Amino acid sequence: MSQVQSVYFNHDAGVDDLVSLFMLLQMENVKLTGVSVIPADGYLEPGAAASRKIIDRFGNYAPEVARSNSRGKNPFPAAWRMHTFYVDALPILNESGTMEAPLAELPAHRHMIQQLLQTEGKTTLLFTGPLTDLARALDEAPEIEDKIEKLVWMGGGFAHGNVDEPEHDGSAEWNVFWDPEAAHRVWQSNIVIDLVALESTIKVPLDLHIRKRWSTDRRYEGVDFLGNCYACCPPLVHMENNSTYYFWDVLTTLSIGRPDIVQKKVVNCVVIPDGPSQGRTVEQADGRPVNFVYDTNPTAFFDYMIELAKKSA
Ligand code: AGV
Ligand code: CA
Repeated sequence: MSQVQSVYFNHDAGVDDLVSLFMLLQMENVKLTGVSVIPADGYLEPGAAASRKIIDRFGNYAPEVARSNSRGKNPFPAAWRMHTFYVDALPILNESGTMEAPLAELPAHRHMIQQLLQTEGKTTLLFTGPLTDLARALDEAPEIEDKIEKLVWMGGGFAHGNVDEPEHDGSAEWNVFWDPEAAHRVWQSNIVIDLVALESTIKVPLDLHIRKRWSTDRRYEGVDFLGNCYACCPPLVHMENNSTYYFWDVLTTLSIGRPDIVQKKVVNCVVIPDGPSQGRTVEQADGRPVNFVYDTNPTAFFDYMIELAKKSA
């Protein structure tokens, strides 16, 4: 049994962000010191509510949930953001009719500063949305850098992007594009960064095979929950950017509990902060180093996801 790591989780209320929270609560080698929600690829109030309900239903301890007051530069499509409402409305999260997990009073970035400073030892930061709250925290309290074990982030892409918007060339990944300056700011820090980029997830798409596995095991409440969450994401196959889902955030999250499911190598890179390629991550010899996930073991990944979901039963 590996040692228990302190993890602070900042997410942006998408389906795979909320599933990631469910997964973290099942990991015996992780202790969540806080959760915060930023309204990027989702909405704030249902994002905080769904987080608290997931903690109530599936957690055996109750980290505080903080709400971000950060705003991005390039908004996500509203159709994607609606997913937060669907998850928050699932019957399994509303059976008790109450919300017990504590809501923090501080805004997300200050809550993260407080939790980092008051937690013994170093904390791993897990971000599955834009880096705005981390950039603001570093500006307000640069001393937190010493309390951060590393940042594990879903963001970027060196081979291609997934943004399909006017006035942009398509080369950026959405979590960078929402606030390119924030990513650029974090790149100037000395924090160790584990980067799960778009190409890191190509071996773990949301396909009919995994949906079938969830259906087969739906007698387990946690596995049924996975299937219901991802039912928000329609399995269309001819509109890559709009409908082909990968386990972007879940792979990022599971790489904390089980580092052996991913392979990493050092890549030097920069973030383009503005212009038509804003949010693009580019490999560059004199750029800052990140530990880029270049390969995964899909069988181990899918088995671990289902194993964690079954534990919650
Ligand atoms: O770019 C991937 C990020 C991940 O953090 N998000 C979804 C994951 O939570 C944005 C995104 C890209 N394509 C999407 C996204 C889509 N088709 N629907 C919803 N969100
Ligand atoms: Ca996300």
